[in-house]
Amino acid sequence: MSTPSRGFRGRPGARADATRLPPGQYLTHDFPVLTYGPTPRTPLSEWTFSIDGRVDAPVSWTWEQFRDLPSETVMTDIHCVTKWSKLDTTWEGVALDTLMHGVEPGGSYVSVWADGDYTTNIPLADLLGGKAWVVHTYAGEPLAPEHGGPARLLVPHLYFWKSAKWVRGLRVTATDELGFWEVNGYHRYGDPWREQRYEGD
Ligand SMILES: Nc1nc2c(c(=O)[nH]1)N[C@H]1C(S)=C(S)[C@@H](COP(=O)(O)O)O[C@H]1N2
Ligand SMILES: [Mo]
Repeated sequence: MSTPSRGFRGRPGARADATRLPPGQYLTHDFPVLTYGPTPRTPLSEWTFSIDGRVDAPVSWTWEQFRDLPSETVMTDIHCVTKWSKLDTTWEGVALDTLMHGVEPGGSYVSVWADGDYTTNIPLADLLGGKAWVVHTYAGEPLAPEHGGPARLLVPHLYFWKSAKWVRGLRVTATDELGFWEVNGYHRYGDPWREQRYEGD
């Protein structure tokens, strides 16, 4: 059937939504907050973002230095393992390609760490090639603390628990070292299109 359904009038794009929903997901239009534990509040004067571990030379940026890096605007769909998906979210931030530029990695995995003792593991290749950003802006406004402000990781092609809020750094590792949710039974990779929710999926 190629005739547009009248029922979808007034909701532009609605017919395309189904193909953009990974298996088992439903659409939401609000923006749920999912945090394990309290919202950390690190003053910007103490904030740094660092890349260390298995690298030729560790690098670190203050908030001012980070905000001076070239930013990109990204519109993308996000998919939470608790089954909500949100389409066309708009973010602004620094590509991991920009942050990793000139860093010589000596390992193929990354342990992402954030304020509040949150960690998550991601293969380095999944952070490069225009696939991941450290974002500071959501829908044109500074990222709200409950959504990870001042800055969070955005890795939209993986389940949203990989997008660490209050992100502070990347540690390059030789092996895939499981992070907070992954140790607690979530899938080590987390591809929503293959429905990799839990270990063994
Ligand atoms: N630091 C930190 N990052 C986190 C989490 C968390 O508890 N702490 N929760 C994750 C989970 S399970 C999801 S679904 C998203 C939720 O982001 P939101 O609260 O902005 O919707 O953040 C992810 N990043
Ligand atoms: Mo989640």
